[in-house]
Amino acid sequence: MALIEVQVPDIGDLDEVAVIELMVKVGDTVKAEQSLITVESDKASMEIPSSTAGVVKELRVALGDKVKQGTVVLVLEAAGADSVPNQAEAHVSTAQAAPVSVAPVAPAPAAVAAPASAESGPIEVRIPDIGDFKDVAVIELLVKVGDTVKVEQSLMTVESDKASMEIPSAAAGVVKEIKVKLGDTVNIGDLVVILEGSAVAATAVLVPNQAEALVKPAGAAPIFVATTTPAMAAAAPAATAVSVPTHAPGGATLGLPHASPSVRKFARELGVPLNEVKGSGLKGRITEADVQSFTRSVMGGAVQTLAAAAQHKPAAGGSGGDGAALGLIPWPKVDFAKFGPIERKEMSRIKKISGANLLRNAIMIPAVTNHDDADITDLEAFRVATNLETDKAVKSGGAGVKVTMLAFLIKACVAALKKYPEFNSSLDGDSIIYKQYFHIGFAADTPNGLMVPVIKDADKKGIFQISTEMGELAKKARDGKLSPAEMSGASFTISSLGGIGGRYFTPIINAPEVAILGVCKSQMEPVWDGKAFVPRLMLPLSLTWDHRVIDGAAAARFNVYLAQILGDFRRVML
Ligand code: CAO
Repeated sequence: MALIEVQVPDIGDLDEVAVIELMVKVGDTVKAEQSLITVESDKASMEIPSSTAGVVKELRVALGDKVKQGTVVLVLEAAGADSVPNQAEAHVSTAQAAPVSVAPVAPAPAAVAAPASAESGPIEVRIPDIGDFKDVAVIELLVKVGDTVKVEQSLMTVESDKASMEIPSAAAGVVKEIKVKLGDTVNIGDLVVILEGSAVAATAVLVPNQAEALVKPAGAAPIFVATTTPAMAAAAPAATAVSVPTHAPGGATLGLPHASPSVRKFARELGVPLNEVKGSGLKGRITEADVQSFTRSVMGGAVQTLAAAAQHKPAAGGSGGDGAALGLIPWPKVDFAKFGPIERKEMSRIKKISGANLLRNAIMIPAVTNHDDADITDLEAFRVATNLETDKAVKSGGAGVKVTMLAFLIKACVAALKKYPEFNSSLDGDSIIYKQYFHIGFAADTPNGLMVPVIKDADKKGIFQISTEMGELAKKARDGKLSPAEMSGASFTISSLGGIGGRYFTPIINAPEVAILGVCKSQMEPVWDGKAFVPRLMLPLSLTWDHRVIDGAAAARFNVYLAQILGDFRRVML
């Protein structure tokens, strides 16, 4: 079997591009034309395809590596290489020998048609030679009517399934008309923009078969990035050149989410707003798995797109509304910089979405919070003893799981919810839905923001199983890997700040639930036992409840009962 080195083909004037995605691994069988890696410059990203089919034997590049024409990407054992050695060799040697092709020597139709008058007047900007690409989609318009554009300034971004690129203006002028809209597909020579030109612009225009003019319109220096079509991988550079400016002084920036063309295409097909997807790849790059997981979260109702959040936002606005619709006085506008140095930062996507939800819940639910304390001295002693036993078992080679107070709290809450079913309900118009299942959500603090995974059927599970599941779910939450199913269906939520500190707080109900328990850090306190003050470990509880469904007396009873259970856990069995 012949081993074939697959090299980076002609990438035009780009000296070095960064490897931003590895799409295959050792052992993978790849087809001819299959994308192997994605590389990126500041204006274009492109996938490098395999020129031949085979099995990946060795990867020669890593994420973040800088590569250029001729860099060996990987070594393939060519499928059927024995039978077609010459063809395989041809690929290798051609790639090695291929010179960098800067100018698109193929006959180029007009990139920009000459205006009637060279002094001023309308200039038709057309799609330049984009190599072998056909029907590329316009995915971003970077200018609007009335904008003044400079030579080389990017006008729009187009994208195929293998490369995305910005279309620069070869002329300066004012945008009079934009002939394409988002989603349109374009081809070489298509009219995209009409500019009101200037004298400079007139010298920048191209006419058919003046490919050289495209290389240096008005003294500017676009470069021609060879694309990644199979033809190109087999070294047919002249036919596959794409015009991409090295930089666009004063021009629009790319502004696209960090993702490869195929991922962007995938997101478009699903209607996923890529700028709302958090990337897990190198330098936050968005992968196909990220798009899938975002889609699952939206479908499962765990997250909302910003558009949906804005649509459902209460009149007062998500986090930035001025409350005018509620008849409130305007939100104070202050020039903070007047008082000292400041830094402005956009809120994260999760904060924006959860902000809108919290605002709705805070405004719409007549919520009351009851505070109480539970004596967990004995329970804590039991928990510590249990964990010591587990430690011993683990040290002698056995298995075991560490339990925290939260697992006991979940179990205790289930008992209280069974006794006071209105806390395990939801409002539906004029009806109250009493749930006969006990799915308990717990707030988890993650680098991405607050997430609420759910322990399903907590009534049917023991403390060890709950602890195990909690550990797994909390880890998934921190890794951003919770599935929508794992975050939905809660009938009651616990928010524990016990590992951090504090005394009491007023948690906001997670609608459509009707109550939430907040828990803070337990501490030793002197408690009067009728004869003397004795040191007891007291756990602060804060129960917020929806007054439309629950009465104050029921809330007080719920807390008292919960504290009783935590005080003597045997009561769970009663
Ligand atoms: N009192 C005293 N100590 C407590 C305690 C309490 N109520 N609850 C937990 N602890 C201790 C644990 O025993 C553990 O101590 P050791 O390491 O010595 O054993 C330590 O605090 C850390 O516990 P933990 O936080 O890792 O575990 P947990 O089961 O209590 O909580 C989780 C898990 C995921 C809920 C928690 O890590 C978390 O994210 N909490 C924040 C939730 C939050 O942000 N709520 C606010 C929502 S409203 O904006």
